[in-house]
Amino acid sequence: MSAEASWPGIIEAYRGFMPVGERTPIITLREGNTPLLAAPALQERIGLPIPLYLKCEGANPTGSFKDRGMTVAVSKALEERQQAVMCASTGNTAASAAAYAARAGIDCIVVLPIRYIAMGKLAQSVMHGAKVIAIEGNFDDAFRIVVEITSKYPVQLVNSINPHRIEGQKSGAFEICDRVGNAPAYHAIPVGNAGNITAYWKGYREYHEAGRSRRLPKVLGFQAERAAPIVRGEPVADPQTIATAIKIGNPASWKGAVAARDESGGLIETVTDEEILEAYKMLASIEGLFVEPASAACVAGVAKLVREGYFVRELQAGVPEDACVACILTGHGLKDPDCAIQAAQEPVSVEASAEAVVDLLRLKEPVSSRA
Ligand code: AN7
Repeated sequence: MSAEASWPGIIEAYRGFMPVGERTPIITLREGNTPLLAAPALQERIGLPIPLYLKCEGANPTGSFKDRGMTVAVSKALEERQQAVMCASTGNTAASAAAYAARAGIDCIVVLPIRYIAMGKLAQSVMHGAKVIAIEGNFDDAFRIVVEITSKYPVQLVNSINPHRIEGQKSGAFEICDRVGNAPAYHAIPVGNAGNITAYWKGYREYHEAGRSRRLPKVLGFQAERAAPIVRGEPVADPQTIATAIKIGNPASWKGAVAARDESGGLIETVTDEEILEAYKMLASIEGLFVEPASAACVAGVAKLVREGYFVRELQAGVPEDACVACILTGHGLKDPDCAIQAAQEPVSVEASAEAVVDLLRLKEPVSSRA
């Protein structure tokens, strides 16, 4: 047994499903194996009639699900002797690419819509030594730029149109099936550039075909209301949402998302920023889970479906007895501290004395100690 933790990272854990060979150098930060938590209190609060499970992807090494795809994309880049990787990003892809490139000893270039990057994510890219290029534009502009550049110059694109990203990210589906003992009946997930919904659906299908699960889930995707191109059926020129991770108007994996929705008998719907913030606060205050706003979108979406009677209709149509909902909490709340400070009440400050604190709290001494 080596000094390192026994979980080997997603490539070694699911090697038979991964596009690696004996000579692929494995670049890993031991991503994956994230907690899948039962959330009965939140389930009750939103009135969901079947169990709710939360997959905590913020527990990955760089704090988001992107690490699952990046371990594969960067390992393959190294195998192919690439000297540099490049991506456009709303922040998390960049943070992950920067970290894995650092570990691989290759260069990383990230193109970011600078006015809409959460502080934690920018800090990560900078710390890992990426070349950070800020553009005056949105994610869709950044994406267009990196696709053009990587098609002409010897730099490996590591956005999710790189199929190795999808191969790695599908491991999230494997882990859920392994823990639950089957695929969940419902899989809820936020949708931005649509790589993750595409990856999960691929993972569920592959596991099912391999006989490792007995069903396929219905895939429930959620976009922010003013950044919902897939729901609207056309690109959104100027997407807006507080959930900057999914502030995307023209998703690269659009077709993959539509296939996941339609082949699974699921749906892709919108949630408002208000609904996202409510779910964001509930996750933190009821379940002890601080996630970023984009991650809360899937819980907001499940709560909205409950209000609309979706699950009651499903139950009437005959949902299997062991049905549950798995929500993918894609990134850690510390990524975007500004959003949290604005969403929560500012702390009240008092003079530095015990009396002042007791006064403020209106604490009363127990009767027995008064004598
Ligand atoms: C926390 O980092 O697109 O639908 O450039 O960071 O696979 O895009 C991030 C997306 C959900 C949406 N939750 O996933 C990027 C980027 C969080 C995210 C999504 C993202 P996709």
